[in-house]
Amino acid sequence: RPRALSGIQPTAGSFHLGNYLGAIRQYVALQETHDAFYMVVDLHAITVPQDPAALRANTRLAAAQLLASGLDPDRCTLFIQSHVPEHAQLAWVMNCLTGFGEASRMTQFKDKTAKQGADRATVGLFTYPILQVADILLYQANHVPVGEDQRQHVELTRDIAERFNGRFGDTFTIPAPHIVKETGKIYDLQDPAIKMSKSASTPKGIISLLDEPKVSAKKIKSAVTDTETEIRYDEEKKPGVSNLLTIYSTLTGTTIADLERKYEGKGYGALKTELAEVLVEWVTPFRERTQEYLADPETLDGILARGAEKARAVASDTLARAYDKVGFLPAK
Ligand code: AQP
Repeated sequence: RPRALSGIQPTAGSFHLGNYLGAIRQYVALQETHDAFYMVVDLHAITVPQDPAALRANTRLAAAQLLASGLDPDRCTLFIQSHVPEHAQLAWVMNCLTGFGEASRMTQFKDKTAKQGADRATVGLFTYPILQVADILLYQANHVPVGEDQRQHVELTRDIAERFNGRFGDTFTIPAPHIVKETGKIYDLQDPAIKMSKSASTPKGIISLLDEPKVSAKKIKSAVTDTETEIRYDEEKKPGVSNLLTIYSTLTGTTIADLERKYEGKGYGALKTELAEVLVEWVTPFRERTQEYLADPETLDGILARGAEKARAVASDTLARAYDKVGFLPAK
């Protein structure tokens, strides 16, 4: 079986619909075809300041949401990044193989620091793509299910893996991004020119999966569309409507063409009302399942402990090989 690896940050508390449609749905699908490793990336979370108690609670909450989304601990390995110290250890080696200029070209860092200025950012935020390189390579992952915004980081991972293999001999599998074209970028409901993101300027544009369903329904109903009336998929001319069609299509398994037919001659109001219903039907059991996992922390922690053990078995083997290749004297 090919390997898959991906990670998700615990920082916002609730995942948003972009996280689910862009990434988590693919995690669930790939556990059927891949030897899949998924982690809550708490090391990445501290690249920006975190309240310790909130981080701890949100880490459990993230794991509960992944399980509620359909990850099955018998079919995949689910763990917390900091439970596997090899991530930080391999990251150092990868830091020493990455050019400063190369790291400086990462657009996410530029975007994230555009407002506050790069000097106010931590070095951790700057080097986080390199930690991601280590995350992926430790598991010899073939495929990395992510949203479009992460493509550049997977490309960086491929470059560094090739560099390491070229310099020290074949060690790492070269990974490929697994990005689903239709859902790789879900857009903000208030500004369909930008991606739905936890750091959006207004919460009205983001569907947080753990919000009261009626709050989410309201956000769908007040999504920005355009001044026409026709319900048609056209990313360029009708980005708002197209985004709603993508969400609708993915949550129901109906093709966009069928939706266009269904809503022929009907107004945006009908589309939004029915999509709001679809969403409420999906998030209601999701929220319940998340609460069930949270209500039983012993079971949840047991799943995470088993996951960390399985992950460490693979990660420690890869780290030992990498350490040996770079010339570190083995500890006796
Ligand atoms: N809008 C999106 N559409 C599709 N996929 C998305 N992802 C995020 N936003 C969208 C994917 O979700 C996965 C987990 O993301 P993350 O928790 O690592 O954090 P992120 O990319 O930093 O998420 P945000 O909300 O977009 O946060 P900020 O505002 O900090 O940038 C990833 O696979 C990501 O691609």
